[in-house]
Order: sequence, then C-alpha cells, then structure tokens
Amino acid sequence: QAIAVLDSGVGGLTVVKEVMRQLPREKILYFGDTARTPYGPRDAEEVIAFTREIVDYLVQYKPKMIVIACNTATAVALDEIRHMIDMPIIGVINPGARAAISRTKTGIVGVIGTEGTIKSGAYDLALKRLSPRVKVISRACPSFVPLVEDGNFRSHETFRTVSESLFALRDSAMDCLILGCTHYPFLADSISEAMGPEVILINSAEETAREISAILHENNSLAGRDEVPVHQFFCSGDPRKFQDIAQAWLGEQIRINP
Ligand code: DGN
Repeated sequence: QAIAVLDSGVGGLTVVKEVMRQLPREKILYFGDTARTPYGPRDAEEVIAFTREIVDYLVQYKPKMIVIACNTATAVALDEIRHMIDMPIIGVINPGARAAISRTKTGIVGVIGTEGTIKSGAYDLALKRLSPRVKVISRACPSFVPLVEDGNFRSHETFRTVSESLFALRDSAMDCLILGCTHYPFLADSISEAMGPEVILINSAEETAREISAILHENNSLAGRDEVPVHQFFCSGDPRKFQDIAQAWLGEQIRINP
C-alpha cells in the first residue's frame, strides 16, 4: 500500500523528496495536475472540485493515506474531503504553521503563497491557533508557480521576479518566512537571497513528512524493513516536462504512468 500525494503540478514533489528521505521504505503514488495548474487564481469551488476528482482517482489504488501536498487545495478543500473518505488524510498548512511557531523568536512570521491560499486566511488561523499573539505578514506571489512549472528555477529573470515580489517584505521584523506553497522550495535560493540571511525559510515538507510518519506509526502501517518501494507518478499534462523536473529535483530516475 502506498502513500498517495497530490498537487496542482510539480510542487508536491518537495514533500515527496522529504518523505523519501525520512521514510525510505514507503511507496509513493503521486498525482500532479499539470494540465490545470496553477490552482492559485481559481475560485474555491473549482479547486475543491479538482481536488475531489484527484482524491477519488487515487482512492482506487487503495493507498494507506492521502497527503494534499498543495497549500491552495489544503486551504479550501481539506476539511470537506476529510469527511468524504475513510482513510487518514492530511494537508500541509498545519505542519508549516507548527514549524514556524517553533522557530520564531520575534513572534513575527511571514507567509507567502498563492492568491487562493493567502485570501483564505488559513495560515493566519493556523498560526494564531498555535500562538494567539503571533503577528502574521502575508503576501501572494502569483508569478512564482509558473516559473517552477516551466523548470525556470535559477535564471536571472527568476531572481528578478522573486526579489521584486518580496521587496515589500524586506525590513519587516519577521524572522521566519513560511513557504506557503509547495512549489516555492524550488525557488529557495532566490527567496533566501532576496530576504537576507537573518530570515529562516520554513519549508513545510519536513514537518509534513514527520506527521505522515507519526500517523503510520500510530496505525501500525509503516512499510516493512525489507521493502524496496517502486514509486508511481501520474500527471495530467506533458509527461516529459514533468519527468525532467521530477528527476532533477528528486535526483533519481522515475517512471511516469500513462
Ligand atoms: N503547490 C500549490 C500550493 O502549495 O499552493 C500551488 C500551486 C498552484 O497551482 N498555484
């Protein structure tokens, strides 16, 4: 049985990489909705419908749990879908919020994400639930996801776009910046350079993988010690493009299912 992971495109691979690192025996089943990316500018109903569709598809493979590795979909669809299915399902927002609260010293936390995620207010809620006095500074960065989906991680143009988008966040007293979109770790070098060395970037993948591990442990469903997983990847758009980005990011050959 696999851990099913989904995203609007290649962003969820940042979570996959961390799951592979922390839980190397676990088999992963991944779905990237690259034909319909980005989800960020879409309205909530549409994101909910797409997410339900992908979850229904993945459930046919009888995974042991589902991970919505997309902040935009977590923000609007997780609660609804949780009630529809009969297996553990988690998103990426609570893990990211937890990681930020545990690291901030100034109590001022930045959040960047898609328009959908920022508009939902889901991070404000999750952060304030953990620490009511935290100050949250949020900003939507709609230009980032298309750069990542195009495999454009390190060009001069990427750095310029990233630093222009983050300019307004410089000089705030934040000491942690949540990468509130699973695509953003691909741009971490540029984001870090734009924000300066005093700002810690919070990538929710690490904490999400820890939560997955805790759930599997609790359910006694961790993979056996001798298992050598064969992961499966699906995408709704151009498989070649997906495969190139995935292999570069994961550092291994992957098989794309038709
Ligand atoms: N990776 C998705 C997220 O974390 O919000 C976003 C992608 C998008 O489609 N804009």
